[in-house]
Amino acid sequence: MPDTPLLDTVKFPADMRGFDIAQLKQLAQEVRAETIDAVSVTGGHLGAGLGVVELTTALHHVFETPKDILIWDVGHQCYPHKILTGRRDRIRTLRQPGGLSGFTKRSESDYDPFGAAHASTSISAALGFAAARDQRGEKNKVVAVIGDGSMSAGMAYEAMNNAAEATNGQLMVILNDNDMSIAPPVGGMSAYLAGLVSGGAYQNVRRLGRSVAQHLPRPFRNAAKKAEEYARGMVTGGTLFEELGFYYVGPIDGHDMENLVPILKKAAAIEDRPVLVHVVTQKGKGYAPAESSADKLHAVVKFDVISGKQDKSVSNAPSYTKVFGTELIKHAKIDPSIVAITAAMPSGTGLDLFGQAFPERTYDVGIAEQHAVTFAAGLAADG
Ligand SMILES: Cc1ncc(C[n+]2csc(CCOP(=O)(O)OP(=O)(O)O)c2C)c(N)n1
Repeated sequence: MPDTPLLDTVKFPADMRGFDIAQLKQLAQEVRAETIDAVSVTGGHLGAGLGVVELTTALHHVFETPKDILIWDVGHQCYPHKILTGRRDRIRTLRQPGGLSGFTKRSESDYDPFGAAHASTSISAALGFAAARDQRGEKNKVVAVIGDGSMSAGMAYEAMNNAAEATNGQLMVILNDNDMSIAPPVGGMSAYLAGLVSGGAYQNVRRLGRSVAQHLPRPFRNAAKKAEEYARGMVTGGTLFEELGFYYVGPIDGHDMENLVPILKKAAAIEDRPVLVHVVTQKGKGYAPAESSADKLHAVVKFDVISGKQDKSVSNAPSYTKVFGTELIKHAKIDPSIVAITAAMPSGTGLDLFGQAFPERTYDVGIAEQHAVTFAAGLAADG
């Protein structure tokens, strides 16, 4: 078991609201060690959780969960969140019979306001919570955390398109951009985000706002808000998110607590329009075997913490996915009209094999099943 002197004093987020930045940094490290140790026993989703350890710690410090609503997209990255929200004593029961769920679950905790497992639902759900809050005349904050992979689904855009009309109060979307889905991300949106990151290079919005203000004419110099707007405009230009009515902040380094906490606080104070905070993180962060593996240890079975070696039992039976993939290849060799479509799941469907054999006849459409089906229908309609 890892040494966790500070984490041992935190059962619920209220216990860490008074922490300073140094303590939050240490707490995050201890949560990371605890996550690795727990998953080494239970197996489960590892890489995504490790990437959001600092973000999880910062969010529960800045927001008054569970009164403030925190919704994790998919929910596969929520193990650090469970450790900090009263479930640490059961964290080594993750995904075991009678144990904790591997995803967020309403019946499990007040800190899980919305259940998930399917991707790309978080912005719609958060908007629902925001509208319900407005209807009741309350003031609690609502935050959705969504990955760049999950941002490839139409529903995320349907929700953003509706946001400014469905609420006139606070709504924060955190785009957790680790430039990974399960496989490398695909599509125009992924390229767009990469452009924002390389153009903006981890800006500290406050520092940037200040330095730009020094170069502005005097009437602007005192108007901090104007200066910051100007700074943001210079960094990113008009973004797609701005066009959709969101105030865009970022891109910021999601592992740098010193930036993360003040920027989240500042962004949380925006109450008159939805805000999108673009946070750059590294999937598998802080655990060398995860950082260096091709899929950043997205999902694992039991493993040895020191070596990272997984306890994979060797089976002589072929997997369903392998049978499917090889059989499809066999048919495709005879029938040139066969193509394959996957929704961000090449290895999970056996179509990674098909993609190696027929790269030109394989389509990864992103996490976009609805599109995949109608795209297939279009292909079929034309033979
Ligand atoms: C509708 C749907 N399709 C596919 C999946 C399988 N799936 C689970 S996590 C994931 C990748 C998510 O990527 P991202 O949102 O970037 O999160 P990350 O794991 O990188 O943190 C996929 C494709 C799913 N959960 N839901």
